[in-house]
Amino acid sequence: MMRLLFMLLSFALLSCGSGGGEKVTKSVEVKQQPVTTSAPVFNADSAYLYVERQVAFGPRVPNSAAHKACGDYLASELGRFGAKVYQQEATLTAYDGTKLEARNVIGSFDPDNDKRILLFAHWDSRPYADHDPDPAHHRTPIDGADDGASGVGALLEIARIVGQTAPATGIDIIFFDAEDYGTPEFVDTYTPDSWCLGAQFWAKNPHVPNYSAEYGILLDMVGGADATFFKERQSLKAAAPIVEMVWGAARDLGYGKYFINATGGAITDDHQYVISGRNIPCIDIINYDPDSRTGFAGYWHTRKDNMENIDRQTLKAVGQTLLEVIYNR
Ligand code: AHN
Ligand code: ZN
Repeated sequence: MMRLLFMLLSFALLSCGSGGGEKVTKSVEVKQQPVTTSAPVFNADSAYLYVERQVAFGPRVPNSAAHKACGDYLASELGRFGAKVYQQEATLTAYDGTKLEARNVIGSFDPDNDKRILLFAHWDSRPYADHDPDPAHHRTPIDGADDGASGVGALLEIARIVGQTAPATGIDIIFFDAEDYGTPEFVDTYTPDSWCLGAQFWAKNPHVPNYSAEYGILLDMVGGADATFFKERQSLKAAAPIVEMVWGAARDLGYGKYFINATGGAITDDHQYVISGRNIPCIDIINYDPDSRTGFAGYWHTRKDNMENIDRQTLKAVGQTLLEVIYNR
């Protein structure tokens, strides 16, 4: 939203020439360049600490003590920032029949506002490093610093800011559970819909009856150094104007090296179920590498998905872009 500012400046000019004493008042109208009100500043150090804090619990694999402790932490942080907090618990069935004690953690700001934006990320971490170069570690849980914690860390920083300075729109932040318990590479059984279990549950059982939002934005793997966010295909299909608006905001802020003006692959992710289940147009901001075998960074689903890959500059590019969208577009 552009605002033109017209400033009427009055100058009281006092002449000081000889034989003066005469007072002259001059009025000038100054038309400024069009300006956008600047969005609040996204603090990348703060976001980095939120990522680090999650990783410090250990892998957030459902049914583990680290998972429980981190879930409590996320709910407590959202509450501290002034959100109305919902904790949605469910027992979900994994690809191998394991019952997962899952919890979606939800924070609503300005809950009575009819105009809403939904921001989401998954907070669980993968139980398997099934893409690790060492097969002996394919069943080792991962830190998930990027895959999981980065999106949540960026959203916690946004929650802190939204709690301080209310935007015109209501904001819902959902941390989905059990996104990353999908069928591992080392089993050959095919289980449809084994990923994104928390989002699938929420889409059928929203925290508020008939919940809707103008649009949704998913953050997935938004902390890696030199990340590249391509326009993901399902996002373009369901929400092309939102993709263009977000990529445009990023470009205007100087983050075009992260937000690539090109189409990437179609990715099965939490946004898919929010689109299909709730009919909300959603986009996925996800680090995508068109030249890699998996489509993702080399450390994806390996033991190397740890804090060493987390770069404040990437968190800043994503977080500041989101604030621009929330406050100005
Ligand atoms: C699949 O691997 C099918 N989709 C990627 C979703 C994902 C996993 N995002 C993070 N981890
Ligand atoms: Zn993953």
